[in-house]
Order: sequence, then C-alpha cells, then structure tokens
Amino acid sequence: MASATEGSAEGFGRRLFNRRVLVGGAAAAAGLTTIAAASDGGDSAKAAVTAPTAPAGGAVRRITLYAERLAGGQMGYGLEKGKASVPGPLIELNEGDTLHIDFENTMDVDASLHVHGLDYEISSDGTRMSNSHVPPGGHRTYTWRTHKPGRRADGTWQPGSAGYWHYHDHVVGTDHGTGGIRNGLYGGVVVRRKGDLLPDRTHTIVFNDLTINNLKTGPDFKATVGERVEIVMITHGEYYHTFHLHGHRWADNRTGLLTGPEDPSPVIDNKITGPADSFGFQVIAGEGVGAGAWMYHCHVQSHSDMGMAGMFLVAKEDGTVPGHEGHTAGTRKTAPDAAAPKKGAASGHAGHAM
Ligand SMILES: [Cu+2]
Repeated sequence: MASATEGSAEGFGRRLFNRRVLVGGAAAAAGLTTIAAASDGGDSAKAAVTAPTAPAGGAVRRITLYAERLAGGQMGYGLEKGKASVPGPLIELNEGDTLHIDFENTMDVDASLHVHGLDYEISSDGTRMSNSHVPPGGHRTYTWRTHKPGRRADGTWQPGSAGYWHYHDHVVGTDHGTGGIRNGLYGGVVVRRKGDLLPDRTHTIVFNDLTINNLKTGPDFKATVGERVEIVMITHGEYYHTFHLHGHRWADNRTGLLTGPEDPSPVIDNKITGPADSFGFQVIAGEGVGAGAWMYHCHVQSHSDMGMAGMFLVAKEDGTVPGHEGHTAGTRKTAPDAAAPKKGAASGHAGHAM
C-alpha cells in the first residue's frame, strides 16, 4: 500500500458521510422519479419527461467550509466545525451561479481550496505560487463562478460549466497538495444545466491511491429499487484505475444519460480513470435487474483484490436487500464476481505491480 492512510482508515468508516450542499436553490426531489416509457418507435424522443429537473442558474450563494484534522492522521473539509468528512461535502451549483466560500483553516499547517472546471480568478486558485492559500487559523474567501454555454464573438462555441468536477487542497505536504489529497482533503462538485435530471440521492466515490474514500475497503451505498441514483466518481493519487458497477450501466457523456434513441454516446459499465479525473452518471437502482447487493469496484485486478470494492445496496420497498448478509465486498478474500477470473486465480496477487 503506497498510502499514508494505511493503518488509519480502520475506525474511520463510520465517519464517512456525504453532506450535500445544494447551492443552486432547487430542492432535490424526494419521491421516486419516472420517465414516461419510451416507445420502440421514432416517437420516443418526444416522450414527456416528468422527473424533476434543474432550474436556471444565476444565484449568488455563500457557504463556510472548514479544513480540519481527523483521527488517524486524516484531514477533511466540512460545513461545520467538528463535522469534517472524507470526501468533503458535495457542492452543487446550477450554470450561472456564483459561490463565495468562506474558508477557515483550523489545522496547524497551511491549507487551501482549489477547484476544477469552474471559473475563478487567480486569487481563488488555492496555490502557494499565487499566495492564495490559508495559514493555520486563517480565513480566506474563495469565489467560484459558472457560466452557461454560448456563442463567442467570433462565432465559435464556448462550453458551459455544467459537469462533474471536484475540489481539493493544493498546499499540504507539497506545493501540489500531495499530502492534503492523500489525507482526505477533497470533495465533489456538480454543476447542472437547466433541464438536467435531478437525482433522488447522490453518492461520491473517490479512488485515492489504493483506497476508496480513504477507506481500506470500499464503503457501501444504499438506495431503494427504482430510485434515481447519481454517482460522482473522482480519482486521486498515484494510480490509474477502472471504475466498474455491477448490474447497471451509463452513457459516457457529460450527464451519464442518453437524451434519446439517437444519442450516439457509448453505453458503458466500466471506465478508465486517472488522477484528478472526474465523471458522473445516474442510474435507476435495480432497473431491469432488481434489488440486491450490487458490487462496484476498481477492475484492475490487484487493486480490487487489495480492497478497492464496495457494495451498491439496492433495497426492496420493504427495506431488505436480497442476498446481503451484511459484509462488504472489500472484506471478502475472493469477490463473488461473475466477471472475475476463474476460482483460484483471483487471490494471491496482493502487491503485484505495486
Ligand atoms: Cu485501481
């Protein structure tokens, strides 16, 4: 294990939770969402979408974010003092929104906030080189802006900010924040475009070195069959990984969703991902396959064997998960994975290629 988190992740698991910060002003829909069933004919693209969607952006919001030391040498971001988590809170915006973040560094080392994908001035870069980091006990306001897509003056097309992004420290340990990221100073950002489908629940999964969310074995995520579940997937650290989810698949595009039968986006259930990559998608939990303990994992075999696996627990309406006896994927020596190598070939490679 090439991770400073080794030995510290145990006992940290119950600390894990994702605080969801909805900055754009839209309330996440509570109930089940449905899309009118698409017919098999050409009219399906016209089927009315009845699921809740993101509103237009343009709001100006302010939050406070704390950087804190956690047990076992870990570090986290939190919305309240004493409530830091790994990953940090998921921050949601709508295209056009501006977010002012009053950042307080409660730690005894310099820390910062650096975001991917959004618009910011150099004073909000979060790097030592731009003197936009925060000393121990200090405060700083970082401002993130977003914009809608549009036509530039020269007629070319400018992409909007909508997407699955992330933020992280950029100064702890090294001038690249290597120590901060390794210890847990990271979190997800979702920027939605007007009309984007809103999920019932969102889970953030971060492959960080050989951990998931800085845990030695991947955390389990819960949903009820039929819920629209959004996954925000981020990678950090030293390695390339492949993210695989059992029983569900998604479109390899901005939203992870197809817009209709003619949408050319590839549909996948496995995606290669490297340091600082991020992507996201939505699935209907158990759609076509039913409730169950559906594994997700890195599909680099030695990585999954070393614990980079967890469960997407899709419960029936009565709350039970068929076939789930309470263990997590990462605690099994040999994953019960139909796609895994033949019996006997999946174990014994711990340390391989590390
Ligand atoms: Cu991996």
